[in-house]
Amino acid sequence: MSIIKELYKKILKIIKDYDEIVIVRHISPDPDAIASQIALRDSIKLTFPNKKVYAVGAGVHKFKYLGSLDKVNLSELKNALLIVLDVPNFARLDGVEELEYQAILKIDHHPAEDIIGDVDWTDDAKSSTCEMIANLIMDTKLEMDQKIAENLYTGMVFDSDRFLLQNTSTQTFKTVYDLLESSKINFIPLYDNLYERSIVEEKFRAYLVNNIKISENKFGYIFVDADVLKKYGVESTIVSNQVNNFYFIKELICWMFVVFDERNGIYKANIRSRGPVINEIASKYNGGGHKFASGCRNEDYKIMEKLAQDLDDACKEYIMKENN
Ligand SMILES: [Mn+2]
Repeated sequence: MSIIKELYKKILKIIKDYDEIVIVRHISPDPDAIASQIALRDSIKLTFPNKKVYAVGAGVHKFKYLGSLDKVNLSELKNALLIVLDVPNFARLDGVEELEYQAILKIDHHPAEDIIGDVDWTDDAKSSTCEMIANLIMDTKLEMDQKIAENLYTGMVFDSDRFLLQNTSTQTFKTVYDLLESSKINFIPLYDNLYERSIVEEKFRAYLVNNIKISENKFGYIFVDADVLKKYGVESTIVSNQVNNFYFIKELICWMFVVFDERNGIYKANIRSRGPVINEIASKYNGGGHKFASGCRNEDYKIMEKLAQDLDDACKEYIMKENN
């Protein structure tokens, strides 16, 4: 049996072994995190109607179209399987502090960190967790319906940035083909959910374009303080939504946006690169993520400045190597 088939078998077995299942993903979730979580929950419930399956974590209003999350008293569950999706470390799990789980099933496309699943499918070559869940459902007896297929497609499109990013592979396209072919979903209207935006957001994007500082090493940096957010009438989360809009700007190979999140009293950095690998640099500052898409949080702005300096140095090194 192939390695992947063996893994699917183990995944199905551990799901079958538990009647209570809690599915968790990372804090500050994106559509891949929430869509994979809701799709897997719905598929398990469809396949095994007697199981209690909960998708937990803080809801995000703008992703409501993906479906709703579950409110459940986790301290009452005594024999639960914890399924971890789209996150490699315990520190970024959203909303399972109260749960005493019996085992972990992990499915993720971030480089491995401290969470090791009893059954573990970690593949950082995959473009999204939704791609992995789509493979799992289509290649096993787990069931799919229209809504599940729509969610999986949405997550795949989002995390690969419309199949523009590095981890998009022929496998990704095969998965998309199989998913669309078998589910017959109408996928064009789904783009409204992902890409419709207000003119206020566009005006804020113009602010970022006008104020980003670009070094001679093609490193872009901008810090957005609470006053700017107020002036434009936007939430701090909008900054991370904008970071993908800066791909393919000729003068940038790496860029970092920092915003001060007043509610939590913390600075949040979002970093993208189409040059140097950045997750190892971010991890030196307690951040992390993918090779070319990372983030970091810190209470101290000075840490952000140091991180920016490190990234600028990495760009310099990258350009020197390219020119040799
Ligand atoms: Mn993801």
